[in-house]
Amino acid sequence: FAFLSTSSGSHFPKNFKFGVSTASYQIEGAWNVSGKGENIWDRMTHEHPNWIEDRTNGDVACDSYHQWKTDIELINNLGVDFYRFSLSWSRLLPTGFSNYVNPDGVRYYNGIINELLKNNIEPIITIYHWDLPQPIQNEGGWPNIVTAEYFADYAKVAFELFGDRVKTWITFNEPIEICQNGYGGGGKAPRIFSSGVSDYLCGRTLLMAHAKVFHLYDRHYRHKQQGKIGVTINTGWFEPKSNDPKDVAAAELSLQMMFGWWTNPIFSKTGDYPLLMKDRIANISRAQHFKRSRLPNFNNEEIKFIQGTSDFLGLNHYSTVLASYAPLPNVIPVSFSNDLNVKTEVDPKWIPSAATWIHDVPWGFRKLLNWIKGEYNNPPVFVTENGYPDVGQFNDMERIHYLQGYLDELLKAILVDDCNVYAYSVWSVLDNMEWNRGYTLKFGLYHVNFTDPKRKRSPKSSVQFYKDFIKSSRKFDSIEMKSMVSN
Ligand code: GBH
Repeated sequence: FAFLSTSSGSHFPKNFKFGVSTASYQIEGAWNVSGKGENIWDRMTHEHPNWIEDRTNGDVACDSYHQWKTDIELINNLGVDFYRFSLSWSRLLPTGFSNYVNPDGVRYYNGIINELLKNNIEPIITIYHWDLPQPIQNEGGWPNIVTAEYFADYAKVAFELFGDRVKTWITFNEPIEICQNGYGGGGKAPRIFSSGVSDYLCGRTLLMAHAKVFHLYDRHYRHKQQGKIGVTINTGWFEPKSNDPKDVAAAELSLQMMFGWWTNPIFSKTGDYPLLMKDRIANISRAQHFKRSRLPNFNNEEIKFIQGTSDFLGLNHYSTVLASYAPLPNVIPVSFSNDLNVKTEVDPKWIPSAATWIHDVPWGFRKLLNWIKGEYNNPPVFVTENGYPDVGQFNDMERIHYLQGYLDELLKAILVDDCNVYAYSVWSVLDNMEWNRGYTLKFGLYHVNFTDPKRKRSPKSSVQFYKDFIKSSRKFDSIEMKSMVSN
C-alpha cells in the first residue's frame, strides 16, 4: 500500500470532512456577563479552587466570548470544513429552564454561526459539553430523570433559534465522563461521590434525554431543517495484554461496559445495555445483598424508544491501554470500577504525553474503528475529537507525530478495511481550560498566553501541518483512491 502513507500528502476521499473542536466552558470565559447564569463548573471552581491543579477556573479562559471573530479567522486559516463547538446552556437559559431566553446569548451564537457560514465553514453544535446550569444541579442534576425534560426543553430552544443554519447536532459529549466523573467520583463538577449507583442513574437519564431530543428533532425539525443529529461517545482501545482468553475477555468487557453502555442501547440490533454488563452488575448487586440490580433497567418500550436514535456515531478517541483479567475479591465494595474489575496498564515502549492517559498508539485507533464496524454493522462514524497535549512549546513535533500516525491509521481503516468514517476533528483549536488540569495541559493547535490580559493567540508548528494535510487531501477523489489501493 505505497499510496497509503499520508506523510507525502494525504489521500483521503474527496468528500471526507476535516475540522476542529472546542467546548463552551473551556474557551468562552465571560462567566457572569451579558446575562449568563451560573453553571456547575462556575460553582465548583469558585468554591473549591484547590480542586483544579493550578487553582484556576473558566472565568476568562480564552476570552472567546469577546474574541470569537479572531478565533474564526484562526479556524478559517486552517482550511477546515467544519467547526464543532458547544452551547453554554446557562448563557442561553440563565436558570437552565426555558421560560426565559437570554438575548445576548442568542446574539453571541448567531454571530458565530453566521460568520462561519460566511467563510464556508460548517457550524456543528454540541448541545451539552458538561456545563450544567447550577439550578438544575440543585434539583439533583443528571441522576434525576426529570433533567431529561429540562434538557429537551433546552434543545428545542436551540433547534428553534439556530436550526435554520445548523445542520449537524450532537446531543451529548462523552456521557461516561458526565456520569462517572461528575457523579461517580472522578472529580469533575458537580463532584458527587456515588460510584456504582448515581453514575448508572445519570446514564439512564442521559440515554432517555438523548432519545427524547432525537425524536423531537426527527418529528418536528428534520423535515424543514434537513439536518442530522447524533451523539458523541468516547473510548480508548483496550488491547488484551496476552492471548490468554481471560485477558481477551477482559478487554472485550472493558469496551462493552465503558463504550457499549452507550452505544449498545442506541446502535445495536438488540438495543438495551450490553448483556455482559447487565448480567455482571445484576450478579454483583445480588452478592452485595441489593434487592435489585444497581443498573436501572429499561422496559421494552424504553428500549425501543432509545434504539436507532442517532444519524451517526460521534467518536472521541485519544489512546490505548492494555487490559488483563483480575479476579473478583470476596467482598466487593460498591463502585463502577469494581463492577468492571479489569486491570489496565500501558506498554512502557509507547510514547507518553503530558497526560498520563494519553500515549501515541495509532494502531489502536484502527482496531477500534474495525471493532465498531463489526459490532454495529458499520455505522457512519464522525471522529469528533482526537488530539495530544503539550506543556507550552511552540514547536510541537510530538503532536505532529501523533496526528500524522492517527490520520494514517484512519486512512487505512477507511480504504483498506472499509470502515464508514466520514469526518475527523482535532481537539482543539486553542489551548484552553482543561477541566481539573486547569491551564497546565495544552491541547491547542494555537498557543494561548494566559498571563496576557489579551490572551494572545499564536500558531504552533502543528497549524502548518494540519493546514497542509487538509490541502493535500483534496487532491484525489474516492474513485481514484480505490483504484490506487487495489493496484
Ligand atoms: C475530552 O475528554 C473532552 O471532550 C474535552 O473536553 C477535553 O478537553 C479533551 O478530551 C482532553 O482531555 O486515566 O484517571 O487520568 C477526554 C476524556 C478524560 C477520558 C481523562 C479519560 C482519563 C482519566 N478523558 N480520562 S485518568
